[in-house]
Amino acid sequence: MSFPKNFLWGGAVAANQCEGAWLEDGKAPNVTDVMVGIGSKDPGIKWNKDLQKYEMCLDPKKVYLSHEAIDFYHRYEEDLELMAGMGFNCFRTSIAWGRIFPNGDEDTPNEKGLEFYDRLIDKMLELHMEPVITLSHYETPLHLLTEYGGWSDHRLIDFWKRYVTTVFQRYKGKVKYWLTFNEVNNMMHNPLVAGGVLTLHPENPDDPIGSTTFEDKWQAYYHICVANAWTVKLCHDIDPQAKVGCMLTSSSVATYPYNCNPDNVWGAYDTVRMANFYFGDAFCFGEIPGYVQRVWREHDFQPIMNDVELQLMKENTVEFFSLSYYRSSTYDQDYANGGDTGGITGKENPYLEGCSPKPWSWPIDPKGIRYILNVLYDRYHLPLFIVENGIGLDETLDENGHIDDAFRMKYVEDHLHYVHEAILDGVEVMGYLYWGPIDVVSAGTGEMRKRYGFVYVDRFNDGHGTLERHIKNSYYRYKEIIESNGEIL
Ligand code: BGP
Repeated sequence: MSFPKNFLWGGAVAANQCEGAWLEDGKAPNVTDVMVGIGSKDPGIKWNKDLQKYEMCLDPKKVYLSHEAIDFYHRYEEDLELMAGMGFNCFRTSIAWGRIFPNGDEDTPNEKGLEFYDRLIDKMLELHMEPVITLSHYETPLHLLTEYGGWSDHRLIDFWKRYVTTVFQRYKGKVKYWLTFNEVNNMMHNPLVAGGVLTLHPENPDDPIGSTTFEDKWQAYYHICVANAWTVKLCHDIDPQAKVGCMLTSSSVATYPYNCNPDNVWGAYDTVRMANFYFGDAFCFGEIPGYVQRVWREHDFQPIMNDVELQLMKENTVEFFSLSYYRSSTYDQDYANGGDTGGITGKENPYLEGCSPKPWSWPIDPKGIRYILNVLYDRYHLPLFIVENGIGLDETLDENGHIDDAFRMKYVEDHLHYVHEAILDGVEVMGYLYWGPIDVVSAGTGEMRKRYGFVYVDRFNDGHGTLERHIKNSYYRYKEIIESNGEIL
């Protein structure tokens, strides 16, 4: 099996999960800095009755691992060299918005923050790794949420424009691939983190996540769609060689009807639209889809929109579609479940071979990646970029300081096999970036214990650890795959 020439091979991380240095060099907190995992019920803010507003409130009993994370902020050179050692020709990370505009609403950027990304991006280029930069990976400055309610406020569009203009000007000619909002399609169930939206005067201030209103979420949706269009426009005006893509979690595209009951077939399809396409259609077609407008009508709600912005959306659609894929799920109208670890969603699929180990139990479905790549390509006819795929395992070093993670490599190889099938099907796939090529803090649970890396980091859930890096066995196998452009698979 051989992958296309110039295929982008590498890995992906996010600033908030690896950098640490959460208040260093002028940075202020972002939303993920105050939560222990985005699945947490405690959002790290509390209602101040006197002031009638939310304020940051950290729990002294909790360990906020992301504050130090794996200290990538100070160790990025060593880490990037390890990545280059696997032959990566591409590396994805995010710029933490709050390093550049700490509160999000300042007039001038924080030079120290820019200097860090100067060094980081230059190092990637020196190592011949194409930088792929996410502009916001769950990193809305906290101040924008507590002062403005986040993206439901139209002013966020101007703050965002200032931020992206600053980084486009600074990294012009250096960064070719920009991604807008990481997995923003999770915003309906995860409004604070994925959507960057918070209702400022909630009915129940003790539950800021649950109290974010329907109206605020959908107003924020519209503003994010406009901001996405501005990003495309500004990028082209400033650096015509660079390309802008959206980034949507696309595991949800593999929501299978549990059986051929037409209600389940429809329910599965509708789930896919309202979990994924509702943003994809807006970003790729430049239109608010009819099924979204139906939801608004049924709730007797109309967001404030204007024709100039709607036209801007139409004229500035994304040039590629980037995605994460981890697992599939099923839809059965008579069955509902949930789970803090994001484990099996829907009824267990009897045709799948297994799950990632407990407590996470994410179903493993390599054929699903072929399916979603085809569905997305048939719909959008845009190049697809897999910017996250991987498996989290609870691992410890053996007495010789090694980790045999053959299970991880089977996961990767099985998925790559079906990526290749999709390419044979005619799907244009730009590249494959493994999620978390070095252990980072888990986004969902805030743990170190859920490790994805080809490189192990000595750090634990209770916050202790030397932060030393150790190469796992998978490191060598991934290197061989890249070296052979997939031919050894
Ligand atoms: C995606 C996020 C990543 C990442 C990954 C794995 O949703 O974009 O930030 O962490 O999932 O999830 P987790 O860390 O919860 O295992």
